[in-house]
Amino acid sequence: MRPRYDVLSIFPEYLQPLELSLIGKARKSGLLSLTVTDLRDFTTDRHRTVDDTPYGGGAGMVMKPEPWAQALESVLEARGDADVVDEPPAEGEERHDSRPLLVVPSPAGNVFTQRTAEAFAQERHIVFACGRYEGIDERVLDWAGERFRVMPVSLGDYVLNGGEVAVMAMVEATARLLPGVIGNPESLVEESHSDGLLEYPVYTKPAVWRDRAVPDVLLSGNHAVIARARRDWQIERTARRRPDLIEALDESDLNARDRSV
Ligand code: 6GU
Repeated sequence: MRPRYDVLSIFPEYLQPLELSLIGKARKSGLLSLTVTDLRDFTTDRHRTVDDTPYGGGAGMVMKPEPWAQALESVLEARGDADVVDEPPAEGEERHDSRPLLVVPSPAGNVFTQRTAEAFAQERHIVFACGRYEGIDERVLDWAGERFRVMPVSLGDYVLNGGEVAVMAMVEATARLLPGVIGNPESLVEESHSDGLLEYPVYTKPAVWRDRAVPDVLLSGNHAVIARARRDWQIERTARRRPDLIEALDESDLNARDRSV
């Protein structure tokens, strides 16, 4: 399965960093496809208008519904299954929901986490709809629900000017989990949030730098002792910086010796 990502934005240039580095290479080598489309291509007036004043008053502008509907329909047509009718599910089988995922970046969405990235990495087709201004006319999300699985997603509790930077973060966090994107997949196993804890501190040569020595245990050559020390550092660091993550740990994430740290 080669996953497909579509990004709809009035600032397609904002997404250019996704042509660089590991994600850029993965696109060139065909591990994933990523298409960025200018929402203004789906306007019909001379000024290519995408926004209008809010009903009920208030500050700022709201994104008009029709350009969004046209853009989303065009994505479905490009997908080649705009009028595919699914076979009914076999006896006793769940119907597989083949609708693409429509991710709507918004500070009012559910928070994006490593678990979200892992779920996104299982998707065949994700469409990211980048809003600007005060947001997209709510009826678009309701209408889109017939064709997409709609998911409002936030990066965290602060406000960005639009969805573009959030999409960059979500695509990067997702694409690096796809097979073949990261050279050494073992580096995915021990990183922050893979097991609900923050990563342990790391060191490289020289063994003493500006009067600061690397912890002795790392020079011991005893891999079991090193693994135990790193696990302890992970727990200490997480307890200090992110006590909320310790609270959220499942008992089964811990081993017997963790409980005494
Ligand atoms: Cl996903 N979008 C916007 N506009 N602001 C945000 C955000 C998303 N996540 C946090 N702040």
